[in-house]
Amino acid sequence: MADPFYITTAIHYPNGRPHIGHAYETIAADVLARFHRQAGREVRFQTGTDEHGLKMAQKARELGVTPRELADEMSGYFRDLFAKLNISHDRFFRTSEDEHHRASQALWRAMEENGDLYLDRYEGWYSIRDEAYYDESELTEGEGGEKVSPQGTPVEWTVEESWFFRLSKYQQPLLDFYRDNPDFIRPESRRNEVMRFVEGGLRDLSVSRTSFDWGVKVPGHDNHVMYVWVDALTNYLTGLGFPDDTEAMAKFWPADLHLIGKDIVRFHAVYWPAFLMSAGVSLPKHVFGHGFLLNRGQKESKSLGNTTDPGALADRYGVDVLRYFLLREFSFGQDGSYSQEAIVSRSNSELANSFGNLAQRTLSLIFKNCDGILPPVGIRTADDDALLAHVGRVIAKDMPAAYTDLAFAQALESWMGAVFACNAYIDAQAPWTLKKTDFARMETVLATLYVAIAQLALAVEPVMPTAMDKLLGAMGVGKDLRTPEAIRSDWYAPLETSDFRLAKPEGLFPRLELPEAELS
Ligand code: ME8
Repeated sequence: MADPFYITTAIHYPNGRPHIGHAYETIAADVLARFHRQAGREVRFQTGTDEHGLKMAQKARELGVTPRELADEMSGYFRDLFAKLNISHDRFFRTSEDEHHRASQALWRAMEENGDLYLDRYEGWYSIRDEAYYDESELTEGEGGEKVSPQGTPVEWTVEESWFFRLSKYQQPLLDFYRDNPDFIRPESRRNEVMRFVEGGLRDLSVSRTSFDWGVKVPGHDNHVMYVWVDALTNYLTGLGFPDDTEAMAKFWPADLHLIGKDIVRFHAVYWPAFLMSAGVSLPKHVFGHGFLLNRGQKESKSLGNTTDPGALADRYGVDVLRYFLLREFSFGQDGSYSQEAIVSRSNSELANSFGNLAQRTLSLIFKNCDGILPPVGIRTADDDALLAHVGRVIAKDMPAAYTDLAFAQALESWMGAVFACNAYIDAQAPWTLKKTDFARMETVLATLYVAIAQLALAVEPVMPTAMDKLLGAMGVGKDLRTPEAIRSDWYAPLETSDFRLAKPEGLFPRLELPEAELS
């Protein structure tokens, strides 16, 4: 059995409804989870909501509800969205769950026992929107001349009694760790940012608050709640049953990958490893900070109120189309600008016209000319071998390497390259003409395409699970054949001689049109 694989997304703030960035990150994680499951690994995939903190407390006050009521309602929207987007998480985590309080307190105690927590007074700049403290030197001037954080959010001068974590003590251990684990932080640009930040010196971190009580209580000091990031990061452990010595901890920790956005890399690549070192818990293997999605070039955020409902996009264009588009269109580590025109045009050119049409043409020819009976393979030509070699290379080498590297756009580009090769082959071979001139050759051509299409469908199933499951099912490719090895084995001959009959093929991807309101 291959190694287990533990992947997490960030846990999302449920102070508003989910936006496209939440969908983007969770879909990417889902594709990886499905890809590794397909390869035979035992996968644990966790996502959820980050329900504590001042931001939640303030939002609830603004709406005249309790933070818990706000969290219950909003967390439900995230859960519903993930169900709609076909996210295959094993655990939807909520930080307001009791067991999470217990786990966060256990981590706290371990850090305290190690001498890394002390009580003092905090005076400094805090951004509620980022739930982050900033150094004076990091602040810039906003449009109205006010001080803003590096993320452009407002900061407030805050003074209160607070517990501190001895982050300064971990400067060198962190630098040593980055040096020894060069692919801990990815992409490279984020790693460089983090290294520069840590090399610049680390100040001890304020890790508790007394001005509100919506959070995890500091053990032995009930008037303090933990800084929201301390408990938020601990979710990755709680989900495995920490602090008890559970089977899940033994199997899945350290996490293989924390998949997060670029704005929260510092928390995952500096604070989190320092907390874990202090508590004597081993460190996660990789942190990947993906880029941000911009709506026609503009940042979408709950706080700015220009969000698109990703569920509505999925309803309008189809879940698989949205999943494909998001991973195909942008380079994963970089920002990308999306629009509904881009979704429609990508889907029409690549899914409807290229792959959909290839499958439809091939299966229809078999349905009509061979009465749905899979045609036998006669003498293979060099063209047939070249096509199968191209597809074989893409599904066995290029795509797995790109998925493993989180280079989704590259994986799908090589997939599209193979689809183009199949379309060029069908046009050159012209089975519709061979039908009259050389029936046996037509059979071989269609059989060759049948194998190529099934292989390409399986390779892209992590991205478009519903459509590919439907296609493979219609093609008689059973669940037992849906592994990278089995689909490359000789399954066609047994299927061809079985009593399987192809039913009239149904279109996979309809041609999309842009709604009137979106036409500019
Ligand atoms: O940061 N494009 O929660 P969050 C792509 N609770 N990704 C985006 C995005 C965009 N426009 N906007 C946000 C938090 N994200 C914390 C995390 S983890 C222990 C605690 C990403 O709801 C963002 O980078 O603000 C983050 O990874 C995730 O969405 C949740 O953001």
